[in-house]
Amino acid sequence: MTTIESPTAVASGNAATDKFKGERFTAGTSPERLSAIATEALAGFGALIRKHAVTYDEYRVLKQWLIDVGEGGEWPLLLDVFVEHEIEDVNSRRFRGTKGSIEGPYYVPGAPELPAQCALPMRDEDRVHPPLVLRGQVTDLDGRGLDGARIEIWHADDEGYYSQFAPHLPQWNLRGTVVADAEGRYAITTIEPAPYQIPTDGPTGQFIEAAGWHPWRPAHLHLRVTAPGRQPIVTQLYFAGGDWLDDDVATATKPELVLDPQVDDAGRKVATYDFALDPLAD
Ligand code: MBD
Ligand code: FE
Repeated sequence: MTTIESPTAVASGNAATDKFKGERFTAGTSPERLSAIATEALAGFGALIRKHAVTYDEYRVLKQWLIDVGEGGEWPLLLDVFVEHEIEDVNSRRFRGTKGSIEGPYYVPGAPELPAQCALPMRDEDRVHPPLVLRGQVTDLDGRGLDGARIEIWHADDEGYYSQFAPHLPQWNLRGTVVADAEGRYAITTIEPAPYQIPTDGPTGQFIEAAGWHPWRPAHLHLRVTAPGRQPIVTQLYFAGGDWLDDDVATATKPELVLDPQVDDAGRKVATYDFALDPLAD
């Protein structure tokens, strides 16, 4: 992994790119399918170039910008923000359990295991933000608790940094693999996340600003939930009434994924969420 010296877009972009490149993927796409998709993609570009009479200057700027996206390591960021939600939607249509959402560029597998009732590792300076308890149960589609469930959770700190993508954070800060109990129950204490601004100092941010868009995502928790014999889900949870909930730059919110935490007797915010996992396809 690239050594990250400062929490900049190019640093987190390069870390995300290195992490992704660590694996080589294959898709088994037939030549006919590849040809059909590529033909339509090129025809789509052709149509919009003609419709908007795109100029040579614009074409050159596009080329330059695409090179910058690669050199800044921002392909994972750019694609996950603007494209992944369509991929997720198409590929989750057949499932009936809890809705998925995009993974984004900052998932890291192998976070240390934590017991069913746990607190995520955090720094003292993270603790000044209000504690949040996320609790619930991992079940099958009939609401029966599942043995052997695991909840991987990761989220940004209040400054919008994810551990392993910013140099000043401990390796597993605000990350964990929570081992649910034999009924699939869990209770995770963390801090309430803040709205998240995608990096603005790289080519993705430049483009967003040039287009007059905004770089914000609503406050969110990322989760990957698994259980033996069940379809794993990657999803996100959001907060009722939060900023950007209806205007996520990544188009990744769903009404079923919004928490409404309540204050308990100890003054903590507590949200309950049950995850229903589909059976593995045979
Ligand atoms: C994120 O934290 C995120 O969740 C997505 C989808 C893209 C960039 C940063
Ligand atoms: Fe995120």
